[in-house]
Amino acid sequence: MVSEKTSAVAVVMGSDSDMAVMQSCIEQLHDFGIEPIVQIISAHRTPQIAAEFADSAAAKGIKVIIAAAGMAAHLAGALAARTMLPVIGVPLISSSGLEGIDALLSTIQMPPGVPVATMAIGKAGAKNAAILALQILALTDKTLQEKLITLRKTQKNNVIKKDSALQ
Ligand code: RP5
Repeated sequence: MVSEKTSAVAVVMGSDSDMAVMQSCIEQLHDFGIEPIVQIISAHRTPQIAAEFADSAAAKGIKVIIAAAGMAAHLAGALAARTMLPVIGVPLISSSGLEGIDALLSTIQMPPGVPVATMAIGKAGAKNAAILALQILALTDKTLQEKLITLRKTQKNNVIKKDSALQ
């Protein structure tokens, strides 16, 4: 079912088996004060709900969609085909034995005209999807801009600290 809730960010994933990895995406958004809409919607198992979700997303106030899936990961592309909102795809590792390469290629190889901003496979991609969504929202939100600058500074200082500890 398409949720009636609203948020600037929606995090959609193909299966509940994707949740453990996508938790880092959701947590990153929470750290920035964003409570995303979170839904399990499958391009293959619930194609009608995927279509309804994409068709109604912009009118509900969603500004960025993050779509994560494993195997033949068509979720991000299927949503992107039906909305003008930016769609960020996260390819996930599943039980297919292909270590997420199947999902990466399925997500990234969109035909010209219908882009999906594809992240790295797995947990890094999940976190970066949240950060990219925040960067998009920060174009018109000064508070988010400042928080993103702080995040970069923290990351930089952490690396410097680790290097200092080695010296
Ligand atoms: C994809 O198939 C899902 O995104 C998941 O990564 C993979 C396997 O799904 P389950 O069989 O675990 O539900 O659609």
